[in-house]
Amino acid sequence: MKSKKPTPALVALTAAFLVSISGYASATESIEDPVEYCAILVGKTPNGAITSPVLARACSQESPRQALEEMEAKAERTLPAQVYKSLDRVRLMTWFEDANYGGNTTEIYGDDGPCDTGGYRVEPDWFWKVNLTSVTGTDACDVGRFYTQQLDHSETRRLPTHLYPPLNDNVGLVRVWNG
Ligand SMILES: [Ca+2]
Repeated sequence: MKSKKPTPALVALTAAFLVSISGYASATESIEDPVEYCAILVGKTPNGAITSPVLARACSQESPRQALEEMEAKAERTLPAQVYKSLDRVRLMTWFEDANYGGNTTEIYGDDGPCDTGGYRVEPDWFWKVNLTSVTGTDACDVGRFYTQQLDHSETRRLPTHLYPPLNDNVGLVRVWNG
């Protein structure tokens, strides 16, 4: 059987394929740090404690919904059955890495009922202490008080809000409540 010479159409197709491959490679190289969506569940603040304990945490590079579902699954696996069944889960706020509610995000859920005038106190983890720049709330959780890492400066803001120096990328504690 004689070997066939590639037809012009095949050559064009192959060239197009190579172009698209190289285009794809350069596109992925430019995305060094894909956006990550996380969800954390915080519990009731114990008497005398400053912040609410983190009960479960999960992250996803797909969607906030997947992060939430994995957080729920983790809570179900790790929390005592009575505690898990009693959870009255409600979204408190969402943290964003960048201005204009962009970049990495973490949704914060509370298991101690909806945001009332007492609200919740949440300590950001190491990443958010040095990256938090904008915050959205909910209908119920509509006011936040933000403290610097040194806890020597704080500002109360209606949500959603942007953080400006000295609070931008420098947050040690967040309180949210219904105002
Ligand atoms: Ca930031």
